[in-house]
Amino acid sequence: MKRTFVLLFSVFMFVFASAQTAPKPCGPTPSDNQLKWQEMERYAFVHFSVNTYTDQWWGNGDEDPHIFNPTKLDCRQWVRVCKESGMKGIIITAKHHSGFCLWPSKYTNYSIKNCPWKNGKGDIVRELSDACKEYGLKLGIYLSPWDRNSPDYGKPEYIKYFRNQLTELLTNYGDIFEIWFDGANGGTGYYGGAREERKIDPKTYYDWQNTYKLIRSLQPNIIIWNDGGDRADVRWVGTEAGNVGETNWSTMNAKGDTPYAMLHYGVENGDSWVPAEVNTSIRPEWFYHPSEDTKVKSLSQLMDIYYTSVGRNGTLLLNFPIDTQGLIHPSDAKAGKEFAQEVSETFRYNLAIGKKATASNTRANSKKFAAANVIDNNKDTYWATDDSVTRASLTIDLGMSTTFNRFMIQEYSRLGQRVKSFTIDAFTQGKWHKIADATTIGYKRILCFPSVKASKVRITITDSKCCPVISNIGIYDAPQILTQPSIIRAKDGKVIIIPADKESGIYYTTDGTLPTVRSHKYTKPFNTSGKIEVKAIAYDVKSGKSSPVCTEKFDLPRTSWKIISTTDAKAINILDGDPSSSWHQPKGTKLPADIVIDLGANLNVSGFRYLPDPTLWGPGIINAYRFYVSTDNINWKLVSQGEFSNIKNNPLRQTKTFAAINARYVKFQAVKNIENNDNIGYAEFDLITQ
Ligand code: FUL
Repeated sequence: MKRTFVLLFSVFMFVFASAQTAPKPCGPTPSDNQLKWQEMERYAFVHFSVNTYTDQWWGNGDEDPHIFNPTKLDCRQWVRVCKESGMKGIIITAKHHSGFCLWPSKYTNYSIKNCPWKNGKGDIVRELSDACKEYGLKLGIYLSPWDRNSPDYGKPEYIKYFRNQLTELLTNYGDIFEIWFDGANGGTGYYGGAREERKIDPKTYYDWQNTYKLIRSLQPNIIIWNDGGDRADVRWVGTEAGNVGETNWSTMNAKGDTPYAMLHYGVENGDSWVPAEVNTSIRPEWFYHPSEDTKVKSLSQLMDIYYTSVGRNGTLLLNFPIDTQGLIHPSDAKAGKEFAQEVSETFRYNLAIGKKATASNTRANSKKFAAANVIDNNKDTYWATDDSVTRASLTIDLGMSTTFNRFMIQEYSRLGQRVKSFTIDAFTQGKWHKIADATTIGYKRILCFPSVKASKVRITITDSKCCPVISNIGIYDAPQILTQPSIIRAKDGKVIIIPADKESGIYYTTDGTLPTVRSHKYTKPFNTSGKIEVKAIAYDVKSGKSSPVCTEKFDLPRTSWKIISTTDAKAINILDGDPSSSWHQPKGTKLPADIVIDLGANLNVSGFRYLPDPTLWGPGIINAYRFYVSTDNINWKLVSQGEFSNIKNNPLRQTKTFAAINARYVKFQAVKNIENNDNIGYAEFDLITQ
């Protein structure tokens, strides 16, 4: 009798104990620092340096510090704007590639010590750190490893200088949540007057392991971002366009090369936890350029970025350029605020809360791992299945027919990233209908789909590396946003307006006024001549709402231009106004490679614009050029030469200007491309005339 009791008791204890046993971690897991960082979800970048005053993408290191004169600098304004934009922290370009320091570093004179602002007595990093503390935001530091000013760059001595600066920044300004080491490393620069090209091997030159040790000893809670050298705590996603792969593993391999696919999608069976950070700018470029005042991202663009970053298991690092006065421009502030309002409006009301959740399998049938945990508003509880189960479903009964268009789901990341694929079904008119198919989940995954009305929602995990562990589910009904149309102008001057969705009407103006439903209605391409500014909106009759305004400025039409350096008829693609069509020089072309254009008449030329073939990491992007003009196609005058900075990571249109000069012929010469080979491509080429 006694024996039977003991046996029964032991069996009971065994079952009870295993019911309480949490699933084991599956593969690599995040550190506390990485988890805290991921939970920030959105934080800001601010780009500010001497090149803000020269209107360049990168500084060369020889810019005179006296040009740096922000007459209205107000770090509290930056922090207020970022906070109102939903950002939880700010990373400042304490030193960008120019080498110019926004704090009074003891180790160089190339800093705000030698600029007119506050008579050289100011410290922008200090002011930002104080403002962050005041408003409760975290502070991060961008310190460019590449320094185009330092005479020592490329030599062993520079590493000491670099670490000295790091030490200043990580000791004097309080807690730093993230340190950012840009991957752009080595190339031409001023280098204390040497004005030469200095190449380094980013993997070995900085001795990253010892640099990391120093950083962690000074700031134990920091997250290290590094694109150039040894793998750090978080990874770049291979693009600055604002998205990470739909499949996005937070794991990758600690050693080896990092091809685009690895950065963009992670590695399913990677040996380390290296989650994704999506960095992009609220304008096309990182620094402030007045010409981009009308190019601030619209609400629908920002929401797309949110869904393809935070909604795909990444964090969002959104850049706000600082203008020449030392402020975030009002248009950027407005866009950021609307973005934050839209995110909170969309996710304010989780339709699943308080509803009934049931699962096809619950770990050891225990309440501790029950389906209800996914809608209890507690990130530390979760639904888990038995270890042997890698396919299971969870149903939420909404109790009545409910309209929704967003589905949010989170894995309990402390136990690793597990789910490989899942589907969502909705119960409408007595039947289940599939509404979405997806791959990975991770910390957070958000799916967007057209509105459905259903009484139940079912998620089926169709494949998982280990038993699924889901901590949260949300079902939402997001407001509709109208996307602005895009505008292009063909070679003959015809303007074409392309709607983002076919159902809305398009209205436009060409006289600089804001378009309304009383402006011209766009029905087909229309002829234009001369320089022109076109503004257009999309308008939805049902809701009476209009999209933000799209504005495009065009120079003279290219009707009479002829490309005379090639007989290939396809070369015309570079003058057709369509950014999606391109032309590449024939294989085997020797560099420098030319495009020569006969303008058909003498023009007063003061600049040109080059758009590379914008396929991501696509081949043939020119990064060093020379630009010549001629009146007779025999005698050429060099009027501009230099680099297209950062054009690999951000393959957008770049503009170069020079003193106006009379020309009938122009020659755009490719000196080098980003891959150092002979593939030279162009999507669009245009001139600026006076
Ligand atoms: C890039 C840099 O070259 C850009 O100027 C910018 O700082 C961006 C965040 O990283 O690689």
